[in-house]
Amino acid sequence: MTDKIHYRRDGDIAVLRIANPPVNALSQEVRTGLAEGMNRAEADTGVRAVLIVGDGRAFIAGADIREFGKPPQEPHLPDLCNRIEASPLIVVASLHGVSLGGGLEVALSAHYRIAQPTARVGLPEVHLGLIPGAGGTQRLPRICGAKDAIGVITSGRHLGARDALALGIIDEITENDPEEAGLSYTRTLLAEAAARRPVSELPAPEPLDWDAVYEEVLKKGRGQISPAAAVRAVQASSELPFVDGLAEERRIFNDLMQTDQRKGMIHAFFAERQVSNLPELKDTPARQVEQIGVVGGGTMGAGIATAALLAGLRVALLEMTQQAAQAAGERIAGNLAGALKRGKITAEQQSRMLSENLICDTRDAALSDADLVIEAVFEDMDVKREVFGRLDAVCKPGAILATNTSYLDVNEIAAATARPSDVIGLHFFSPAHVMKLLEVVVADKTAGDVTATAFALGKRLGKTAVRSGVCDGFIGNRLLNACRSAADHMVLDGASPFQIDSALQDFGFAMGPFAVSDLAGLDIAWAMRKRRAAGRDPRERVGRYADKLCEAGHFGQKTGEGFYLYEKGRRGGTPDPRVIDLIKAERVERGITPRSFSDAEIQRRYMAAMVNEGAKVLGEGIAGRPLDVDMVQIFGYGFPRYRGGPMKWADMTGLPEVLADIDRFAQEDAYFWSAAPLLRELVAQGRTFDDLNRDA
Ligand code: 3H9
Repeated sequence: MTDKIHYRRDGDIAVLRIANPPVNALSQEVRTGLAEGMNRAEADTGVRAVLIVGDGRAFIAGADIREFGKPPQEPHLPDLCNRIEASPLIVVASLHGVSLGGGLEVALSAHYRIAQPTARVGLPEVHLGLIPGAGGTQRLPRICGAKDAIGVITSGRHLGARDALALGIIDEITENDPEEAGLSYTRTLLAEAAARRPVSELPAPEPLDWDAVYEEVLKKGRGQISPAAAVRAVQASSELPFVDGLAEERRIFNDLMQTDQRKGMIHAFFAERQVSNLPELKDTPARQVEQIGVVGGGTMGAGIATAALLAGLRVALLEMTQQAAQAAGERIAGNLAGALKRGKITAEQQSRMLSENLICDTRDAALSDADLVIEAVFEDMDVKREVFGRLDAVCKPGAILATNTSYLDVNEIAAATARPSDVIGLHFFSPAHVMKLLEVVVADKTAGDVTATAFALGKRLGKTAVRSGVCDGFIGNRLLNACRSAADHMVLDGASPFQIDSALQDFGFAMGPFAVSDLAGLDIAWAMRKRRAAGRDPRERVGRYADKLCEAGHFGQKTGEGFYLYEKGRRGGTPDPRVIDLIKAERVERGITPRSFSDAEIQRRYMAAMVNEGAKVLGEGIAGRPLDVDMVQIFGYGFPRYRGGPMKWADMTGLPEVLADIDRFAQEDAYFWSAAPLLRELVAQGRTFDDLNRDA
């Protein structure tokens, strides 16, 4: 027996306790230990039943993801599950914490399952670009039917104990300690002379219109293939004998294991956990934060206040007039009503948040007790500096002063105070109570414990916090501006904004860049273009068609007209043909003969611009690790998770190929397409961005 599985006898029951912290992943040692434990129990005279339980905070969180991509080692999990199910003894699994993926598959190979009320189960393999590969697609439909099994497997969602009971996945919910409850349940089974109950022997599930279900799931996956592949595996459970269905599941699982989507999603899984884990902050304690101040109650300020309230913090919001303060309060109340509707909070929590935890005021003194204040006022340096001067005067010593600026120089803002070491950037994304990304912008003088506090706050707010240095646009908007320019150049040269949006949606982006501009408001980028015009290099190509739209008052969704036309009550917009006329006129004016672009070329150019800027941001030290850039794009900019982020995408595409693209494009526009020195360096050394992640 390996030391990951503890064996003990309790009368005629053998207990196998899995002890592989932190989450009992099914590593090779655990699989070996479980197989040996089953052998030992069967050889142990007098044993009539086996109880499998998990030590620590979970039953089993699934296969050990770190083993994926390496040569598989025996015993294989599907064989282990079959071996458990085939045991002549009664096998019971007692679940607590999570039982996910292979963890639930082990449980499904037991003959009976019970769970604590707080237990959660699920088959989340699709989120790793895979399908369940140890019988989950064959056993679950035999328990709950094909339709529900497809719902569980293609969404990868976690089910609470009640839902699991309703679907027949577990037999009983028990309050007691998992081992105690399991022993008592098993004793009852033995006393009642209950029979073994192998799920594989249950009748095959009902047939569905498989092609229709497959197409529907494929469409919903927006380019992600594993959920649709799972439908085919469940189809096999309905149409083939159990062993053949299992073989079909294995074939699909192994095929998916070789895909870039699997590699991208597993990269994202680990990067998501690593991104907020900064080695330099390991021993730096965070400051205590219980009360947050927010300056400005517009969409952003109200969103930040909502996020803080939802995390159980007290909030003081400052506005200029009584009327604005009241409007901010109403915005926050509206956000919380949405959270109530989605079941995120109870009515009681909602009313407590509004009546006890929130004040909206017009006096600076309202911020005097705040541990951390976030400024979310108009994006103008003079305005920000004035606000920070006032904050410096009113906030208590040790309070952290944060700016939500998305472009401006945080060093300059910090210099407006006598405590620059307490100043930091906290760049939220709108709507701030929904979007997961938080860029933590560390300025030259920001103290280590201020950065540590920002990361601790990010965690408390449920955000994915990413460290960025100071530059125009930080990590996210720097990359966005670079690819927006690439898109703009393609428009000038012959592509339409609508073709570009559609090609990039096909690539997997949640929205194309022109639809995003309409959503954000075209006036924002217009103001930025005007701000930058004075210092612009004459070699920079900038389209004027978007300025023309703004001059006509077309600011996107908020005015009903932008690149697209929006009708009230209808989701999304339809292309505005007048945009094409504007672009045509500009091409004539500039003497450009338009050419056609394939969707593949659009994707290639857009991605080359993004990767190149990502490499520049890394080379300049604005981002510390390639995975930081990947996480910013996935959590803040709708980048398809199944591609792992732009830097991972570049690794998988091949850095020499990406560099060759850039050098080729540079023949037309050497100014824009200047390759990042870091990218050249990596190509010359035959290294990848992932190598840099490993070095960090
Ligand atoms: C599968 O089962 C395939 C089978 O169908 C077929 C096989 C043939 N492996 O997230 P946390 C680590 S696919 C290895 O911070 P939480 C994680 O990296 C698998 N490591 O905590 C972290 O390490 P570190 C299907 C794992 O409480 C630490 O545990 N299962 C695994 O917020 C703590 O994790 C899944 O997809 C793993 N399976 O959330 C479940 N899981 O401390 C994936 C976790 O060094 N896991 N770690 O950073 C999760 O969803 C969450 O981690 C979980 C805990 C809910 C379990």
